[in-house]
Formats: sequence, C-alpha cells, structure tokens
Amino acid sequence: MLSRLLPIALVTLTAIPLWGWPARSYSPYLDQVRAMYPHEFACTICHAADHKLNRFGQDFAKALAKRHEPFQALKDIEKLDSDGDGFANGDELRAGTLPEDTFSRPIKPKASPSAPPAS
Ligand SMILES: [Ca+2]
Repeated sequence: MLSRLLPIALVTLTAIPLWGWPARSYSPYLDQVRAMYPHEFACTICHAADHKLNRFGQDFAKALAKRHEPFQALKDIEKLDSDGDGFANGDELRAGTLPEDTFSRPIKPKASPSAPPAS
C-alpha cells in the first residue's frame, strides 16, 4: 500500500511549485514596522513593484546604515516626509497611510464646533 502511495505523494509535492504555492516573503524590517505601528503594512511600504526601494525605503535604508537597529532607524525617519505629501512618516504610519505614496494621506480631523462655555 505504501509503495503505491509514495509515487503519488512525490508527484503531488513536486507539482506544488508549478501550481504556484502562495508566495510569501519575510522581512524582519516589515515585522518591526508592524510591531511599532498598529496596521498591516505590506512589503510595498519600502519596495516598488520592481522590488527596488521606494523613497521611504531609501530613507529607512539610510537610517538603518547609521543606526544598525530597525527600531531606532524607524524612529529616526518618523519626522521625515519621504513622499512629500505634507505629512510626516510617523504620522502616516500611525494613521495606516503610506509614507511612500503621495496620494495616501491621513485624514485631517474636521474642526468641531466649540462647546458653549459652562455657566
Ligand atoms: Ca503619504
């Protein structure tokens, strides 16, 4: 029985890569971003479609080269505005918007009418 199932198992396991096993990448830097900011960011936070670093990724890489520690490198670039949209990277990361995408911005809170003074 085992001798009959073994070839089937081998063919099945061999064919999995051909059918496209779900692609996953791993980055300790992405883990650090997710640990510091409460949003499910993806690899695209630092990488463009061609896998090259985007502007935010380049700023992070420069900071990491100086600090050699992802937590401090992210803290160092929180005040930068990598995409030039007028919002600091840290504000974008906390809001869940993309610090490398000019069209992804935090929503500004609407001005609320001031409460009448207490009498
Ligand atoms: Ca942005």
